[in-house]
Amino acid sequence: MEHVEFEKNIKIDKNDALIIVDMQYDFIPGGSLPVEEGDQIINGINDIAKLFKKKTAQVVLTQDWHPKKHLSFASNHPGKSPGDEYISDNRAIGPILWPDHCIQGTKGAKFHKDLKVDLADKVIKKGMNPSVDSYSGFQDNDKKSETGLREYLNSKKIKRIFVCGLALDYCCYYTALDGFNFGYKAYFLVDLTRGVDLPEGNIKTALETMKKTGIKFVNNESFK
Ligand code: VGL
Ligand code: ZN
Repeated sequence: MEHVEFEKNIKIDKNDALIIVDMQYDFIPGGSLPVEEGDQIINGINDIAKLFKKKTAQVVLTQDWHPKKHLSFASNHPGKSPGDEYISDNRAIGPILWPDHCIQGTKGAKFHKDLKVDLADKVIKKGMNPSVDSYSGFQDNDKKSETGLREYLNSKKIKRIFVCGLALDYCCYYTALDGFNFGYKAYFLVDLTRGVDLPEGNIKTALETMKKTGIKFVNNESFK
C-alpha cells in the first residue's frame, strides 16, 4: 500500500484494546466466503495478541454468527447469486449479497484452530438478526442495535482500539469507522487484514476513507 504512513512509538497499555475481527473458517481459504490469504495473517495476529496481553490490554474477538435464513445470503433471495448487488432499506443488507456463511453452530462459524482464542478476554457475536446485517463489531448496519462491544470497552476504560482480521473492506473497515465515531482513537493493523475487494476497488476506497476520517495505520514497527 503506497501513500500510507505508519504510526511510530506506540506503547500499548491497559486502556488499549485489540479487536480481532471474524477469524472464522468460512472467511479463510477453504471456507464458503474465503478471503484471499486470510490464513496468512493468523500467526501475526497471535503475536500481537500476546503483546496486548503482556501489557494488560484487552483482546476482543468478533464472530459473525448468522441464522440460516439470514437475508444477506443470496440463497434467501430467489433468482439471486452471491455477489449480486442488493441494497435494502436503511442499508440493513448490502451493497451485495453473500454466499451462505458463518451459520450458527456450523464449522464455518468456528474460529480457525490456529487462532489463539485463549488470549481473548471477550467474544462479541454479531449478525443474528435475520433481516439486518452487522459488518461492524459495534452495531447492526441500520445502526438500530449495538452488539455490546462499546459497553464492554467502556467498562474497561478503553481509549484506543486496534483493528485487525477479516475482511479488510467490510467488517474490519466498519468496526474501525464505528470505533472512531464512538470516540475511541482508532488504529488499523493493515498488514494483519486481508480484503474481499467486492465490488472491485472496494479495498482502496475503504483505506482512503479511513485515512480521510482520521483512522491511523500501524504495522509491526509501530510497536517497537
Ligand atoms: C463479512 C461479509 C459478510 C466480514 C461478514 O467479516 O467482513 N463480510 N459477513
Ligand atoms: Zn456475514
